[in-house]
Amino acid sequence: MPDPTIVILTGAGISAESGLGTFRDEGGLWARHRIEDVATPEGFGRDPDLVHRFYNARRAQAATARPNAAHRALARLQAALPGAVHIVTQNVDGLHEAAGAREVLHMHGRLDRALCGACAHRWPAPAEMHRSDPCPACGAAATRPDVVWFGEMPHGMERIWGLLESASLFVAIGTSGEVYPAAAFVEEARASGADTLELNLEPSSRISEFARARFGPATEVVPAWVEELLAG
Ligand code: BJW
Repeated sequence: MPDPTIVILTGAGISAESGLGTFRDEGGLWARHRIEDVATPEGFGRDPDLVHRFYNARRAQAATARPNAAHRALARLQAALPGAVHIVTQNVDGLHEAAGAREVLHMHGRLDRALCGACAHRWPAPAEMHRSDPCPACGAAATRPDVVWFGEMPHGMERIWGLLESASLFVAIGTSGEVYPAAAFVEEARASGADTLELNLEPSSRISEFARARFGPATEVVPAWVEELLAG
C-alpha cells in the first residue's frame, strides 16, 4: 500500500471552542463588521486605522486563547504518522502550533506577523500595530497585518495543490466552504482519487462533495476521529 498523505483543512470552527469567533455563524465577525471595510485591500486603503483596530483586537484575543482538544488531537496525529499529515489552515491564530503541530500552512496569513505594503518585508507583529509604524527594512509607513484579504492571493497555493494531488485522504474541519480557493479543495482531492471527510458542527455548503461526514463540536468529533484512525 502506498504511504498515506492526509491533508487536513481547518477553518474558524476548530478554534471556536478556544473562544475565538467564527466569521459567518450567528453573531460571528461578519455580523458585526463589514467585510468590505476590514477584509479587503480597498478597505485598508480607505481607513487603515479602522482595520488596524480590528486586527489589534483580534491579535489580543488570540494571544490569550489556548489550543483545544481538536488542535491537540491533530498534533498527536501528525506526530504519530511522521511526514504523512499536512495541516493547511485558513485561521490566522497560532493554535495549531501552540498544540504542537509542525509546518502548518497558513494560507490566509497570521495575526502575529506584520507585512510592509511597500517592500513586502515580513516581521513579527507587535501586540499593537499602527499605520505610522515604519517598516524595519525600508522605513516606509505602510505596515499592515500579514493576512490575506479578499482579492489577494492566498499563501502557499502551489504547495497546497501539489499536496491535494497526492492526497489519499482529505479532511475539512470547521469551515463553511464559502471562501475560495479553500472551498474547492475537496473537489481537487476527489479528482485525485482521495477519500474525503467533513467534520463540522453542521453541514457546510460543500457537504455534497464529501464522501463522509461527522457532525458535532470539533473538541468531540476530531479527537474521536483521530483515535479511530490511529487504532487502525
Ligand atoms: C464549528 C464549531 C465547532 C462553528 N466545531 N465546527 C465568485 C465566485 C468564486 C470565488 C470568488 C467570487 N468572487 C470572489 C471570489 C474569490 C474570493 C471568494 O471566495 N469570495 C467568496 C465570498 C465568494 N476569494 C478570494 O478573494 C481569495 N483569494 C483568491 O481567490 O485569490 C485568487 C485571485 C486573486 C486575485 C485575483 C484573481 C484571483 C482570498 C480569500 C481571503 C479570505 N480572507 C478571510 C480573512 C483572513 C484574515 C482574517 O482572519 O481576518 O479569511 S475572510 C474569512 O473567511 C477568513 C477565513 O479564513 C475564511 C473562511 O472562513 P471559515 O474558516 O470557513 O469560517 P466560517 O465562519 O465561514 O465558518 C465556520 C464553520 O465552523 C461553520 O461551518 C460552522 O458550522 C463551523 N463551526 N463552531 C466545529 N465548535
